[in-house]
Amino acid sequence: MASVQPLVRQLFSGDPRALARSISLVEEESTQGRAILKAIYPRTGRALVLGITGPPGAGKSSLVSRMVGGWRKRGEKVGIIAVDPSSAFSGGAILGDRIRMQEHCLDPGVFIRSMATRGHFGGVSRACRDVVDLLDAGGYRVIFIETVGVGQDEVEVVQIADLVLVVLPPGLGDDIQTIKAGILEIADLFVINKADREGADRLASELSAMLALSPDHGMAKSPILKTVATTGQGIPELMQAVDQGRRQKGRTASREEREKERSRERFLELFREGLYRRAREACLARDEVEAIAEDLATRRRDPYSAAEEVLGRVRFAEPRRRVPSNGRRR
Ligand SMILES: Nc1nc2c(ncn2[C@@H]2O[C@H](COP(=O)(O)OP(=O)(O)OP(=O)(O)O)[C@@H](O)[C@H]2O)c(=O)[nH]1
Ligand SMILES: [Mg+2]
Repeated sequence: MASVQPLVRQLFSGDPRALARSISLVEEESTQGRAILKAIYPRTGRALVLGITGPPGAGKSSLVSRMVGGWRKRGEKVGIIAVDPSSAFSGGAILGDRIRMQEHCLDPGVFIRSMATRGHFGGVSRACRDVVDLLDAGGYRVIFIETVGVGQDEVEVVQIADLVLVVLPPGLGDDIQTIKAGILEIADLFVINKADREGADRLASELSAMLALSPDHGMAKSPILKTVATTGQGIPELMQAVDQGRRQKGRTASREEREKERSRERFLELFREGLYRRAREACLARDEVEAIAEDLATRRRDPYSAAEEVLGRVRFAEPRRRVPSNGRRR
């Protein structure tokens, strides 16, 4: 295997082509991709990761585009990951995102990547986290993850972020209850976009009434801002609120706690995935799953016995002795 060192060096120096190549290697699940992720890890964890979610057409991309302009003025390189739930079926939405980012397309300090929700071994949130690390290592100090807030996958994805912005347009079927509760709970900031439309004030007051009713969640304190992404109205205030959110999170001990929790999850996820992959390769014959499925469907076997039988083939090495934390065996 060719050494990834030259590529990693180029990535560290901020070369966008090296970044694109690295992302492809990682997405292909190649050994080189893994080697890159290992090599860059010590240089990650520096970027501000902003999750942005909300219903389709709420104006997420338009807002991201505006905010990118703000960060660029401050001289920061910005990465954007557009997680696209529909791209498994059509490329249309990706194209739409690209078009709304057009003003930044030629800017070498802006890197845009679309990602499908399906087709990633280990899930889209893992794939997304890997791309965040690559951008981070490439010197992108602000990274946006845009997802359409529709399902569990998307909720998991935005939880990678340091700050989550939930974008809501007025006139959501005229009923705030249509907003999924899970989405509200992960919000650090609410943005009522399309404030030029009727109903923005009403949505804001309904939302704050609703938040006041759920004091156990952190979201009760989440600010509500109004913006018009098409004109830029409210964007300076939004940037300020993001800065403030960043400072607040940076100060608290909970940031370290959160980072540790995410690291633990990340490790366990990789462990689970590796275990499953190895066990499946070692213990299940080709087409065996099909045969088992057929047996279960026709009630010749039950799923519990089938799973137990296959698991019985897994051979673990001798259990490791517990090693005390000073590294010496007792
Ligand atoms: N009137 C008005 N239109 C807006 C505003 N913000 C965005 N739009 C328009 O709303 C449409 C959708 O905007 P996007 O930024 O693509 O919304 P999105 O949430 O990224 O959409 P998806 O990624 O497809 O879910 C576009 O036609 C925008 O021009 C706003 O503040 N006011
Ligand atoms: Mg969009």
